[in-house]
Amino acid sequence: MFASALETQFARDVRAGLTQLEQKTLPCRYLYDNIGSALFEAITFLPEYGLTRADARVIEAHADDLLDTLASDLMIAELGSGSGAKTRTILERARLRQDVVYYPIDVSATALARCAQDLRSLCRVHPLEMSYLDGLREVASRRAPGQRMLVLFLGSTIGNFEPDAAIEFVDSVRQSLAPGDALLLGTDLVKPTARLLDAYDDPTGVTAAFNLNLLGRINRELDGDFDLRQFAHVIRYHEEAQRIEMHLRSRVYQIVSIRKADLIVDFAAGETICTEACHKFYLEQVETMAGAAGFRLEQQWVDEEWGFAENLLVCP
Ligand code: AVI
Repeated sequence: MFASALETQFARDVRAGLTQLEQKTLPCRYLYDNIGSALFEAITFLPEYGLTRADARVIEAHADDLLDTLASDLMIAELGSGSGAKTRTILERARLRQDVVYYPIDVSATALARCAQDLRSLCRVHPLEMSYLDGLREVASRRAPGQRMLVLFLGSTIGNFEPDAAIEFVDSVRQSLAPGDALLLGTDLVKPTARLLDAYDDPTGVTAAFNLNLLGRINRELDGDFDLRQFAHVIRYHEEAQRIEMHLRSRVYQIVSIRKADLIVDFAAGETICTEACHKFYLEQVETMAGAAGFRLEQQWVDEEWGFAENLLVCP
């Protein structure tokens, strides 16, 4: 038996998720170790996964409109360490107008270091290795008189929250903000099912590898003995819930031991572990979510080619 004080949060979460009776689950945040993050980056280049390119297109087309809407003395914080085209475009356009200070917030030191290296030629970068909400409070405490804050939450990561949790999270973000501050929220829109199934079950198998790596991570970090070949990547679309789910389906009856989570767990043949839910939105639903979280929806810029919206939420 492992002393609980020595047990990691990862071990506790894995044990809690894999001992659920109805549906075994694993929290999707654990998909992103170094291998998972590299695989996710590869996903963003897949022809079938248009989300990231759509996000970048909307920002490229509307970064100036966004900055026109906001006050000129801005501090820019990002939830997640953006290093790609999207954040770069916003910082490049912003620095033509003012001296920009950028605060990427992430729990991953590796991701932050990469982000700082990629973007420091554009502006002053102050990486904050913290949870999103702690990081935002820290940024708010550094605000100079008269400064406004723009928070970026791009890429439709909000879709990986359950709907109630998404409202709660956006509300918590607002609580760190002051009137006139803004949140730029990326949301992937509802689109034809076939397109979604292709995006999350690409023929190259990159998303399958991204999903299976979670079991690999449990083996590496928690001394598990998952046989990855005995699980299959499976996608389900729930039309009513507007949600794609990623699962790992056991190909056979099997027993798995995860020593550092003090767990022995069995899987029936065909039983699945749900590893991620990706919610898709209608534009009106984003407005409702913004209102429920105490924001005013100021603008929605849409990429029609893929079906993606950047939503500008302003703190009243
Ligand atoms: C990070 N997040 C917005 C991605 C999504 O589309 O929900 C994660 C992902 N999972 C499989 N492919 C991409």
